[in-house]
Amino acid sequence: METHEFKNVEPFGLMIDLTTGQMPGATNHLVRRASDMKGHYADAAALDRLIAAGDPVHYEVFEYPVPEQDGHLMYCISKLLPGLVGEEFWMTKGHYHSVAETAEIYLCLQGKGYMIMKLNDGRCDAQPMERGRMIYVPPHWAHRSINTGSEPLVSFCVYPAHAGHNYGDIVTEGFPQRVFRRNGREVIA
Ligand code: S6P
Ligand code: ZN
Repeated sequence: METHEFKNVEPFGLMIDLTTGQMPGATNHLVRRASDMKGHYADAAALDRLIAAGDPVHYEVFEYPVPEQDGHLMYCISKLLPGLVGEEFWMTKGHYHSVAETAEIYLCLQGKGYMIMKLNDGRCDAQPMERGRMIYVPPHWAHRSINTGSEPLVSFCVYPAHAGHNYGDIVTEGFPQRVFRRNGREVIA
């Protein structure tokens, strides 16, 4: 019979640079480039041009992981670089949590933008992100961050360690709202 053994860790602490998000000792480093974002932007041709022009890093996630089990809290730094694909601001793919009944807290440390959230009944919400602003992503809400500024959008994220990522309908359906720069202005459409 399979047994479920809870893994614990010793108490620990670490320093986090509260502006850059730098977290020395982070052992997991996820990098997503423009080429990882196919299917996500309104202007696919503009994304192809960006990929051909050097395929820049779009965003990075730094983690110092704990066991991915109910009871632990996973935490990470998410760093989304500034840029445009056509008229659309750079963004993360966005995801639901695999264990849907799990929430997440984002504390923005640097930059500005939005957290776009959607529920599968069609509801959508755009919460502004700026240094010092906390965003609560409730259970069941898919979430994507969007950088509308000129510096990296850096957040400290905390969520149940067993939550997992479910990219589900994000590539096919996207989010009901996108954020563009048109005539020098930010437009949510
Ligand atoms: C995890 C949390 C973040 C994102 C990261 C990348 O639950 O929400 O760490 O994973 O911002 O976004 P994505 O949508 O590519 O996983
Ligand atoms: Zn999440």
